[in-house]
Amino acid sequence: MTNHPGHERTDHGAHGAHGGARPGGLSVSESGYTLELDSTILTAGAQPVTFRVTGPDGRAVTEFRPEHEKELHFIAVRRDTSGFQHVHPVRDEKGTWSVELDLEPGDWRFFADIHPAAHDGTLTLGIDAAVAGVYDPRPLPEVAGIAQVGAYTVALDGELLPGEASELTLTVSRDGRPVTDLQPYLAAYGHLVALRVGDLGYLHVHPEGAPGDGATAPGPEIAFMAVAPTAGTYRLYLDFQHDGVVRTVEFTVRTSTAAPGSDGGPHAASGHGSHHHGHHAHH
Ligand SMILES: [Cu+2]
Repeated sequence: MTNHPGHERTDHGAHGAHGGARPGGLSVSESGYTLELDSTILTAGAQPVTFRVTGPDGRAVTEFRPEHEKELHFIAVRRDTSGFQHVHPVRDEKGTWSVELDLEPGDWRFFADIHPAAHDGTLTLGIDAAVAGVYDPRPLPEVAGIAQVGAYTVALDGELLPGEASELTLTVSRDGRPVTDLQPYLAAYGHLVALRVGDLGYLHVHPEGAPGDGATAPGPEIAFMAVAPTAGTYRLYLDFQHDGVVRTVEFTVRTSTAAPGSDGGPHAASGHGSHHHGHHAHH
């Protein structure tokens, strides 16, 4: 893969131990660990889905290091990027995981985000599943800096940069008022999953600060460091908890080539009518 003339690689991301901009989740098997579904053909609707992660010895792994309070974070998303679900399966002592999913017909991608105890670091494995029925694919939602779920509005500020770490800030309000009492959910005020449109490559996103660290406020802002592996379009899914309920908002984002701190540039008003883009505020 290094013999493409002129192809620039940025293996050493600017941020943290996992810093590489290389996306995860594109492989069903990596470093000897493999994600195995009991069935890759599923019926539509709510149902339990069972799977395991096998290790280099071929056996189901039963020793994991918890990350954000869970041994395994499971993401399900249809290939058209709809239907996002971030859930936490339960494992039995033999290493079989089960989780309740609600699936519409179509092609799905499932991700398992794990840190096997015998492995040096985290892995994101991905696998396809086919859900029977009439598939009605949805067009990609337009790029926008504002998203809504119920009475909540979330504004996205910051640029997603190819090959470079940058800060994304999500500001939560309800009925027009900033929310300042977000609840910790899995040791953070928010969990952000970012997927590349086209192959659903899974980005490494790190929350900035944690509840109880003496510096991180419970809203209205939630900050993350993210690296886009390449220029392109990405889908962002934020889970946050307030009033005892976890909610998810979704964004479609295009990478920027503008240096942080410079003017937002022409992409900030890319002609999607009245959408507010949130790129105008810089810190
Ligand atoms: Cu999780």
